[in-house]
Formats: sequence, C-alpha cells, structure tokens
Amino acid sequence: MQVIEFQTRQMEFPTARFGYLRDSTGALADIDELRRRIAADGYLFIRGLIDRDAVLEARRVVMEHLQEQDALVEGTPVMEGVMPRDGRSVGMKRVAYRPEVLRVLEAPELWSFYRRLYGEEPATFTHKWLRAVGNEKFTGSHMDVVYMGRGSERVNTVWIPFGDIPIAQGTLAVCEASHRLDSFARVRETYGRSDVDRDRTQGWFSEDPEEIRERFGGRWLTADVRAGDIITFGLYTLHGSTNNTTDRFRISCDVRYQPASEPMDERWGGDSPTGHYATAAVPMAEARTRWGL
Ligand SMILES: O=C(O)CCC(=O)C(=O)O
Repeated sequence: MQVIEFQTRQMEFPTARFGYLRDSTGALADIDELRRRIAADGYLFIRGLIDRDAVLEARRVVMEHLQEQDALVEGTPVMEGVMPRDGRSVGMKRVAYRPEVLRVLEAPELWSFYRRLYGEEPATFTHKWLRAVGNEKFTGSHMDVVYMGRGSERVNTVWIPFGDIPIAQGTLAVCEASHRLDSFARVRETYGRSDVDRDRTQGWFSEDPEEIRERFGGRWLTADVRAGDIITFGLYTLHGSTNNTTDRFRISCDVRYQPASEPMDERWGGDSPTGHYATAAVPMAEARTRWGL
C-alpha cells in the first residue's frame, strides 16, 4: 500500500476506490473485445503498443530541448530530466513537431490501432499537447469534450508517457465508466455540453477525486506506466492526473484521433490550428451551481 497525492487529496493505493487500470494488452488481437472494453470501461490501457526505442529517442529530443532552455539541474544526466525545486514550465511547441517526436505521436502502430478500432481510416488533430509537468503539478478532473467537442463524437485521446513513469510522478487517472454511468448523466448533459471558448467556463470540473467518487460513484484507476504504453479514452470519460511529487519532469503527450470521414473540431486541425481563443471568465464553482451540481 502506498499513499498517492492525487490532486488535492492524499489517497491510499491500491484500494477499492483507487485501483489499477485494466490491462488490455492480452486482448490486442481481438478488436471486438477491445471495442467491448472501451464501451464498458471508458478507456483501454495497452502496454508496449509503440516501439519502446522510438519513445526513448523522442524522450531524448525533449530532454535536450529542456536542457537548452536551462530547465534541468546542471550536471545531472539529461535523460533523467532532473528539475530544480521550482521546476518552471517550458514551451514545448517547437519540439512537439520534431520528426523523432512525431514518430511517436503519429506512430504507425497508432494509425493501425485506430484503423482497426474505428473500422475505417483515422485522422489525427494537428495540435499535440506535449507536456513537461513540474513539481507538485497535476491535471484536474475533466472530460475532453469541453475542449474539443465541435467535431466528431468519436474522438479518442491517446495519452503517451515519454519514459517509465511511476504513479508518484504523475500518471493519467480515469474515473471508470464515467462516460456511461447513470450517476454521471447530469454531468454529461450540463458540463459535458459546455465549451470552454464559447461559454468561457473553466475546463476542470473538479480537483477533488474523493468528491467525485462520493457524489457520482465510479472508481479512480491508474498505473505505473512504461515507455511504449498507451491509455486511450473517449470524449466523455472523466480523467485527470496524479501529482508529480518527484524531482524529475514528467513528460507525456495527449494526442487525438478520430474517424477521417467525420468533421474535425476547427480549432485543432488543418495546417495551422488556431487553438483556444477565449479566457475563462466563469469559475467552475459558479457553473456547477447553475447546473445544479
Ligand atoms: O497529462 C496530463 O496531466 C493530463 C492529460 C489529459 O488530460 C488528457 O490526456 O486529456
């Protein structure tokens, strides 16, 4: 048993409320079973889907970028990504489109995986969300639909760790079946129909995983992950991350795939995606009161 910092809480792990992701690596050859699992659980966790050496090469490129930006502690091994206590955030845009990094974000393994999952040709958003997450930082719980819900409903995020990342360094955590449980229906129908740019709402629904569990049910799930592993999930699966309590940057990227035949949210596709254009003006607490949540 370990104690994990998960957003604003310290939680024991593993327990009935916060446990391990189901590992679907063994079902990789059975596409019907994978479809059943993502429909039931809201996510798929697959180990070693992407070539591990390719991921480690992409990690090296990212780490060298961090070093050039003076973000790493001098004299420490670059591949370790050791950061100073106040690990500052570093712009990652330039490095996200380097060929070694795109080899991973648009890996042939991912194209063939989504081609099988959708049963048709996939497409990917041009924009990639590459992150170097510093000390004590985390991602609050949210559904991706509030950030990218203007196109296909069948968008899947793939969360790709750039290295071997233990839970205490900040891993993706999903709230199991939150995309379909009745107890989340009102969340999906209110918050899940909001759009951070149109409504100028905050994107994070909560920073308290215990509150989510107590009010809406579901179990929080995560895992220690390794270079090559992926977690993929749909627009309505509530998810966030555990906190990075180490002295090393947590490098990961979220990439989006969808069926090529369906419309793409105009903020994220094309040659030069415009991205978000509004700043939040409505605090989530106020929006939740309005939604009766
Ligand atoms: O990596 C993180 O901290 C969060 C990732 C995320 O929210 C996503 O993949 O949609």
